[in-house]
Amino acid sequence: MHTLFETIEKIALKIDHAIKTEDLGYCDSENSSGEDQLKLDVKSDYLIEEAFKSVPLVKDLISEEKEGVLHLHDGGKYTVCYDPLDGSSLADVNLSVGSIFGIYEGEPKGENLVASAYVVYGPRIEIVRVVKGEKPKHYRAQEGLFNFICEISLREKGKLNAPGGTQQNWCDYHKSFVDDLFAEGYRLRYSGGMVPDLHQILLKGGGIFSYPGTSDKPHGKLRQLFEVIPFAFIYEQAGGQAVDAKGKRLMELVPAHPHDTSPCFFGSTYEIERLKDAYGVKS
Ligand code: AHM
Ligand code: MG
Repeated sequence: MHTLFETIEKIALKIDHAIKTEDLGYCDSENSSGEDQLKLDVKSDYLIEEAFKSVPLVKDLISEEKEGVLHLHDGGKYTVCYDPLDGSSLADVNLSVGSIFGIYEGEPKGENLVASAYVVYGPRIEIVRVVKGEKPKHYRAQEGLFNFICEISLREKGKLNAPGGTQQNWCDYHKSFVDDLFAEGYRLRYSGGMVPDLHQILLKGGGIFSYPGTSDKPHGKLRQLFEVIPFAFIYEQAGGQAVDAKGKRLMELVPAHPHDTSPCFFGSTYEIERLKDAYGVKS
């Protein structure tokens, strides 16, 4: 696992350089989810593929920017599922973006995730990574080296509310849930990039990030293998919870297709229990 995390550090430095120096415009292509691809999406995907090509432990790659599975090494043990540059449409307004990695052993599904990591490209480059049974670890880059900052633990209850999706298309009980949190004193913190938004909640001690099913996107927007499951793992290991609209753990998801999405809710225990009440799925 150390080799994989070291590779992610090298990738992070290269992608950060690309963000700071390359063209921020669009290509003429779409990805598998039908979204226009930015030149930076394609470049980040290329940098990640090139880096893992020289890591024999990696059997397959599954990317948000590729249609199917890319086979790398016959003797490999892990499938790395990744979103090369999440929130890339925010790069042209100079907001933070990120890369997300889920490392699976065996068939890629929630219960086979063994490690995950994400990179935040903000004023500094930061990485949070976790393996089974441990607290997530937070690193910050300084002169090309990643220094350990701290282990991450969520409090029982936080103060931040990051509600995703088009509000016009929320169902009534979701709208009431969000409104009730604000009425209780929660503060809005939502940039539109799941990596910095979830990172902020983790580092500020708690709160909730939601991306529900909506009338235009009943299965949500965020992709299970490289967005939802890797963050669910980090939130659970930090002492929080991560569930779908039925209150089921996101770590139990079994995608039928690499680009399947799911409604998703990540947070501290108090907020997720409130969500289950609001959705009528309290166990
Ligand atoms: P992307 O992978 O195409 O960048 O999309 C994922 C991003 C998330 O970072 C963010 O939470 C979400 O899309 C925001 O979506 P919306 O613009 O619909 O609110
Ligand atoms: Mg994404």
